[in-house]
Formats: sequence, structure tokens, C-alpha cells
Amino acid sequence: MFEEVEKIKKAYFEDAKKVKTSDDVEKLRIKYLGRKGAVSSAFTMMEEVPNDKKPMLGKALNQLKTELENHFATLQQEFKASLNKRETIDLTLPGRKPNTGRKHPIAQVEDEIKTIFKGLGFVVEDGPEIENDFYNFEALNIPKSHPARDMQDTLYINDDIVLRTHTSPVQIRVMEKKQPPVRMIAPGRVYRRDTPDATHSPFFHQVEGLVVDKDISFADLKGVIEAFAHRMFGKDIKVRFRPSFFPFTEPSAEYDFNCVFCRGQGCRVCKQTGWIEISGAGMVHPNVFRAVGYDPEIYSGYAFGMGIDRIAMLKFDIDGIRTFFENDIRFLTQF
Ligand code: FA5
Repeated sequence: MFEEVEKIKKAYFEDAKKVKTSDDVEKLRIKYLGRKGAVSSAFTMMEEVPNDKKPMLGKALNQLKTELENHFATLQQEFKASLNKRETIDLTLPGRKPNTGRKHPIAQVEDEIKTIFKGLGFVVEDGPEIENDFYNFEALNIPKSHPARDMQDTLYINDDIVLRTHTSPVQIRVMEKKQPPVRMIAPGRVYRRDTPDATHSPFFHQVEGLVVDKDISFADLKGVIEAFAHRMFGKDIKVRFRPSFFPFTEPSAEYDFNCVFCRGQGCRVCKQTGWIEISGAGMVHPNVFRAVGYDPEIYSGYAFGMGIDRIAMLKFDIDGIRTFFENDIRFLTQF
């Protein structure tokens, strides 16, 4: 009888060693600890033994039951723990890709513009976005009450302080600090109360260019702009200069690049003209030189102010400028 108890115990421990799946765990429980399992059946032996043996057999059976139950509880725990562990390092799960940031398309184009102009011998300068009336207007030959102030709808902070309407004030700040020769560009943000449409935004980006030296001519300006256009868009791009007016340049011009959307046929983006206006430009007005203490009899120079967002539209085939500023992640991740 006691041998039977030992046999059950031995068999249990052998079976327990073989457990591999949760099904095996359940089978082990049913086989030994279930209602009709080996331990329950062993208790029926009590009926067969003489009364004087009953206490000892009862004790042995209770011990067997406790030992197996304890062992089984531990086994069940270990099995659960190892199962959980296996789940947390399931190598078959697809990886989770972290979202990485990237440069905004306008910043990418700005970088490219800087690289091209550095290659043409220009240095990169910077100026404040909140400007004095003097730098944004006065020193650029636009006195107060001059009708030319209406050319750019200005956002005033107070009578004297404005959000700069163009990057041209950086010309003045650089010329105040340096003597010629000057060969610089200044990219940055500008602000205007313009009505938004496909090519106009109240907040946009310009890159100012300024070259001052002896014997600088309009032909130098055209040469540099064409070299820039070819490096930025390839040799196929067409550039056209039109006469224009700016108080700080004389003569003044505007130049356009081919509209890439309609290949010059005329469309909504280019307002049926086949061209997209990129920049204002011209030869620096003598009054501007006088405002910074340069002698206009000795020096001449050219300046330009290009719209970076317009260049980015042509570069990336974007037919609405506002798309750049809506910060739609589905748009931004394409660049
Ligand atoms: C100016 O801002 C002059 N400061 C440019 C200049 C510099 C002329 C130096 C002469 C010498 P204009 O207002 O035309 O000029 O703007 C220049 C360029 O900025 C435009 O050709 C266009 O490409 C871009 N631009 C102007 N307004 C907007 C706008 N609301 N949204 C997007 N781009 C604009």
C-alpha cells in the first residue's frame, strides 16, 4: 500500500519533468490531482486496509496530496512566467519604426540656395525679423508718406517697429558694418498683409543678394541669376527680366522663371502667363549708398530679393504655397 503511494509520487515527478505546453500542465493536473485522478483513487485504498493501518496510510496519502499540490502550484507559476517572458521577446512581431524628424522642404531649398551662392563666392549674412522703420524703409530710399510704402502691405508693431516686409534691410545692416567689396546673400522670413492665393502667403521667405564693388554692371546681375537658375533647375530653365520699379534700385527689374506646371502654356498657378515671378532686382540706388556712407561715384552694385517659397514650388512641383505652412505630416514626410 505504501509502495503504491511511492509509485504515484515517482510517476508524477517523472511526468512533471516532461511538461512542455499549457496543455501538458492541464493533463498532469487531471491525471494526478483531478477528481478521478491518481491521488483521489489512492484514497479508496483506505477502505481496504485494516483499521490499525488506517491512520498511517491516511497520513501518507495526505502527505502525497500536499506534496503534489505544492509542486504542481509552483510548476504552474513557473510555466506562466516563462510563457509571459516568451511573449515579450516574440521575434516574429513586426518592428515598430520610430518617427524621425526631417528638414522642412523650405529649409532644404534654403540650404541648396546657400550652397549654390557660396559656390559663386557669396557669404551668408543674417538680420532681425522685427525691424526698425529706418532699416525696412528709410535707408532704402522709402521716406515716410512716400507712395512706395503702399507697395508692401506692412504689419506694424508700433509707429517705428515693423515685421520686416522684405530681406532688403539686411543690405543696410551689412553695408553699415563693412566697406566694399561686398558679396553677400541673406535668407530669412518676411511678413506682409497680402491676400493668400496660389503664390502669395502673408508669411514667406526671401533671399536677399547684394554685390558692391567698383565697375559692377547689370550684366553681372544677369550672369549670376542665370548661373543660379541653371544650377538650381538645370540648363533647360528659362529666365526673363522685365523692367520694374523699386525705390532702392535704379534701374529696377523683376525676373521670372518658366512655370513648371504648364511648361509655359498658362495655368492657374502662373495666372495664365507661363511664368512665375521669382524676384525683384536692380542696380543699387545712389541714395542707398549715401545712407550707409558709401561713395556712389566710386562704387556701384546690384541687389536682388528672391522668393524662396516660389523656388520650392517649382522645385517640388507644388501648386499651392500654403501647403508648405499647413504642417500636414502626410505632406511633410514626402520630402
Ligand atoms: C521685394 O521684396 C524687394 N525687396 C526685392 C528687391 C531686392 C528688389 C533688392 C530690388 C533689390 P517684391 O515685393 O517684388 O520685392 O518681392 C520679391 C519676391 O518675393 C517676389 O518676386 C516673390 O517671389 C516673393 N513674394 C512677394 N510677395 C510674396 C508673398 N506674399 N508670398 C510669397 N512670395 C512672395
